[in-house]
Amino acid sequence: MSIKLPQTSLMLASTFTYGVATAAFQIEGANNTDGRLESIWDRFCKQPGKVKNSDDGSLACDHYNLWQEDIQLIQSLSVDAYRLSISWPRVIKQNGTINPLGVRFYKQLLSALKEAKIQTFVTLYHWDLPQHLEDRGGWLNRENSFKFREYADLISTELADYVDSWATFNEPFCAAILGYEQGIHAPGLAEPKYGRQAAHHILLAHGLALPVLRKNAPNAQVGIVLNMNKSYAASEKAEDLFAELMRETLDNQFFIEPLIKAQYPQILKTAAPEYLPAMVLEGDMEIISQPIDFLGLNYYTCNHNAFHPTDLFSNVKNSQEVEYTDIDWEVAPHAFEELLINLHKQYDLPPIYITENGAACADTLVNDEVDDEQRVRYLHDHINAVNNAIDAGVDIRGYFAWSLMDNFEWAEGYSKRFGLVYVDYTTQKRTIKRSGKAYRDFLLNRKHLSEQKT
Ligand code: IFM
Repeated sequence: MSIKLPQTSLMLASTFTYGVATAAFQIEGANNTDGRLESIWDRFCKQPGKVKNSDDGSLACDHYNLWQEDIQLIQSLSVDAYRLSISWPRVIKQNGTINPLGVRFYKQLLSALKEAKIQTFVTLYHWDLPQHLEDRGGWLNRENSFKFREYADLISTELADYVDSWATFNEPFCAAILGYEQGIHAPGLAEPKYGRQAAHHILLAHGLALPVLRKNAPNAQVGIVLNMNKSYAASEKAEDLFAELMRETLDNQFFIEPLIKAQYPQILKTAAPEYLPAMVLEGDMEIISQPIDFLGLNYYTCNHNAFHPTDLFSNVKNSQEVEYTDIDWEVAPHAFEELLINLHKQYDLPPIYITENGAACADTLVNDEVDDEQRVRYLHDHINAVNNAIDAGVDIRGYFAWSLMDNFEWAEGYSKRFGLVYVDYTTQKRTIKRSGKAYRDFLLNRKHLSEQKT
C-alpha cells in the first residue's frame, strides 16, 4: 500500500503545501528550563486521574534539546512546511515582558528551518495557557483576551522574519469546551456557561490579535485553526436528526459562524440558550469576524448522534461495521469530503489549509521498523478525500499530517501514538515508520512529476 493521487490532481502541483505538524507542550519537554513558567497543562497533569498513567510534559520528546536532529528528520520526509506552536509560558515572563532565553529557542529553530527551505506555519496558542493567567480566571476573564494580544504583539515582533504563516489559536473548541465545559482537558472546569464564555473570549482574543499580527508581519498570512468532525444522525427519526443538528451546531457552527458571519448560531437562542455566551459586548462580533487569509481545518473522524431525553444529543457508535483507530475514532474519509464540501456551500470561505489529519495506531517497533499499515491507508484515503473536495470546487491549499512524531496526547498521555515517526520515550530514539516513508515517497514522486512538467 502506498499513498497515491490521480495523475491529474491539483494536489500534485508544487504550489500545494505539504507538511507535518506538532505542538509545543506535546513535544518540547524542558518545562522548567530557561525561565519557562508553569502552564495549565503542567498543573492539570499533577491532578490525580486527569491524565492516563499520570504522564506529563516534563520530558515529552525532549525536542527543546533535540531540535536540530528533529529538523533533519523533517527534511528527510521531503515536506514543504512544518507547523509548530509557540509556548506562551516559555516566551513571556510573569511581568509581561519577553523572556529572551525562551525566544532564543524559537529563533534558532525557525531560522534553521528557513535555512533548510522549510516553510514555517506557527500557531500562537495550542492550549498551554500560563498558569498565572488561569489563576486570574483563564479564558473566563475577558482581560486575558487582551493579554493574548500583548503576547501576540511581542512575539510576532521578535519572530516576524522567520514565519510564513501565523495562526492565532489551535482548536478553540478543545481549549474552551474540553477545558471549561467538559473538564477533560486543562484547566478541568465543567459547565456549559463556562465553556461558551471561554470560547467567546478565545475568539475575541483571536480578533484582537489580527491587526497586531498584520502590522508586525505584513508578508505573512494570518488565520486561525478550527477542528471539525462530521456529525451524523443515528437514524432517520426526527429526534435523531435534531440530535445531529445540535451536535453540528455546538461543535462546528458555534466556532465558524462568528468568524465568518459575525454571529453565534441563531438556532441556539430558542433551542439551547444556555449554550450562548452570557457576556458579549458591543463590537465584539465585528472584532471576531475580521477577514482572515486562511482557515486551518483539523479533521480526524465523524460522530453519530441519537436523541437524549435530558441532553441535546447522545454520542452513539455507528450502527454499521466500520473501522476504528487505536483511540476509538471511526475512520471516515467520506465524511471529510462531505464536511469540506458542505462548508464550501455554507460559507464564503478564505483558502483552507488542512492543518491536521492523522491516525492513532498501536504501533510497535520490531527489528527497528514500524509497520503501521493502517496509518498508510488512512493517509491515502484522507488525502484523496481532500482531492475530491478540491475537484468539487473547495479552495484547499495545503495538507499537514498529524503528527511529525509520537508525542504527549493530552488526557491520553503517551498511550496513543499519532506520529509518522516512532519515539522511544526511554532512549528518545526516533524511527521513521512505514507511514513516514510512504508520505516521503509520495512527496518525492510529486516533486519528480512536477519537474518533468517544467
Ligand atoms: O494531538 C492532538 C492535537 O494537539 C490537536 N488536534 C488533535 C490531535 C489528536 O488528538
